[in-house]
Amino acid sequence: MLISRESRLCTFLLVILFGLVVLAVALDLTLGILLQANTSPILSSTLVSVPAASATLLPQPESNFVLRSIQDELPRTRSYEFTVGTVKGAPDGVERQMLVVNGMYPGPTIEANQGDRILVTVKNNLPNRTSIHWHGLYQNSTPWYDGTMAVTECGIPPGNSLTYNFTFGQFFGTTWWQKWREDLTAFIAGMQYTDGVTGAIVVHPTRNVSGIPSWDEDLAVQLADWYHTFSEELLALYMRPNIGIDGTPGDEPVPDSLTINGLGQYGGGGEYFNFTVQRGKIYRLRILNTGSFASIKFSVDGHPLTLIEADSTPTSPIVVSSVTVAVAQRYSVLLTADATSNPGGLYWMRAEMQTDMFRYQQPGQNTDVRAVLRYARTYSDVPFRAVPEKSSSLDPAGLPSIDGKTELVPLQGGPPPDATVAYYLQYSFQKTSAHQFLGFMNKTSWEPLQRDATLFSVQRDPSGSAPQGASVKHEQFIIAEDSVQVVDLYISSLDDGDHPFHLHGHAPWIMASGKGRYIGQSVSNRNPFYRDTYLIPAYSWMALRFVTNNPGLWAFHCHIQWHMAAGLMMQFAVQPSTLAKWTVPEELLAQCSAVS
Ligand SMILES: [Cu+2]
Repeated sequence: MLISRESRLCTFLLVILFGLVVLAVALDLTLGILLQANTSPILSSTLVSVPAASATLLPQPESNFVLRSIQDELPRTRSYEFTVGTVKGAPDGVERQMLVVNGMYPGPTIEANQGDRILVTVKNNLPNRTSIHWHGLYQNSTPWYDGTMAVTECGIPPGNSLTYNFTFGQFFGTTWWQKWREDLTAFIAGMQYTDGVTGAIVVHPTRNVSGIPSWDEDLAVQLADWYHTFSEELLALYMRPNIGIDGTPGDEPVPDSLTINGLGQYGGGGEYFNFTVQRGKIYRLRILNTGSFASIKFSVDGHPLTLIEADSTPTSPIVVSSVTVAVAQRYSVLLTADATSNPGGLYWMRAEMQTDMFRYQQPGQNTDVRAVLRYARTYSDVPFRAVPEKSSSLDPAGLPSIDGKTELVPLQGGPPPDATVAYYLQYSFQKTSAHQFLGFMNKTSWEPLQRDATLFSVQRDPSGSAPQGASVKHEQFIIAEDSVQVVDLYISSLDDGDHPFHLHGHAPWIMASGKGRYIGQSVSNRNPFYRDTYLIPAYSWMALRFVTNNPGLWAFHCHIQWHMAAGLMMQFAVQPSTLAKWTVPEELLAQCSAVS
């Protein structure tokens, strides 16, 4: 067959064209991948180090939750050794790598009396710098032991130790400790206790608080949302430019389950935390949300609960059916062991994860995790592993339910002093030029200082680093007050989510709150509640009042781990000139210049 010259030329051109198309597609793909690799943290996930673990999680002694009665002991020094390391564990039946203290999740409970001195030597066996923050404590005259890395210390280098040394002073009540870290591989930062480095702190008052009914025994109940994926991997997904974790930037990683005192259930596996009560006795349950994102509703089948404390502030007692605890908040309730409704004396303690903040479905998620309250003696023949046969009503009928938005009445209240100075804050999440969603307070998204702490920079240069009033330098938004002032903070949320905010070193009065922005609404001064963690609802404002009588550098931030990592944080420099005269322990300064 003869093929014309024209058609041969035509075939030749078609082959060339096809080749060019193939080459172009290949180039485009390659370029696409390369470009993506340059902009997407997830593709640099080799940077995300999940430390290898050889040890496994240790079983918890009941004594870590059922507290001893030490209240009548004389003031003394209590010493603790904390080793932060990596283990394999399966709190809800699903095994993963965890970061824990002393091989335990939750870590050791610190129980002490007001006036005691606490020495905690923290050994860092992790590959990154770390620190431990003691939530809610005032650290009066020891602000450098607050444990906020890049704010009050440079972090304990890998393999090194630091002894935190403080007294409880004015503080008593229920609180917790948690790991705080900055990420040195990227500009993202956070506390990252999400992988398991948390524990309870219980401080008994020197004198009994009048107006609170008496009780027989204390139980710490630590509630926490739980992820099956290591937090740094989740953080890298959350921060992915343009797509975030689920295609929508800013959508927070959704937990898989939750734990009660380190135990939960998932997909038919896991275990129940058990607590045995003596009929007729009264128990103080100290309920803590030591989780990262979700609020958790807690109740006990067949038992009304008498609320007596919120974030270490004694409350006028009220009988409630449940408490919904936002991240970092705590509530104490009294439970009388007098229920008779369930045969066998077994009752569910329920922890229900609140899902309203979740922006996508997490397959297999368990939002209903339980523990067992069992009556002793009368029912001693009930096997220890037995669980309640039937589910009685969740909430005792007709009783109120408490959540982060409930207005509470302090037991020892009264009008606070009049404000002498006011600051206006607003926060929102905004897309940056790098196509990430970051949290901004006024116009600043916090980035941690590297190998420095704002406390030290203010000490070096009290007026330059933190001039009077509000200033921004190196992504540090700092409000400085050099004398004792009564500060009003008017905070407007321009975001569609609820945010549990926390001010270190203080328990501000919650003067007022309302929907929308703050535009001069009136603020009453009668008997406001005061606490260290306050839930600011979506598109709302809140007025907080506090006195600048505690010199230090105090972080003010949202306690949701993902938001903290996205920069939703600022600081208060309280009395920088006074701070400049104080001597920071040498070992804290040495951390900053340490090689590792
Ligand atoms: Cu938040």
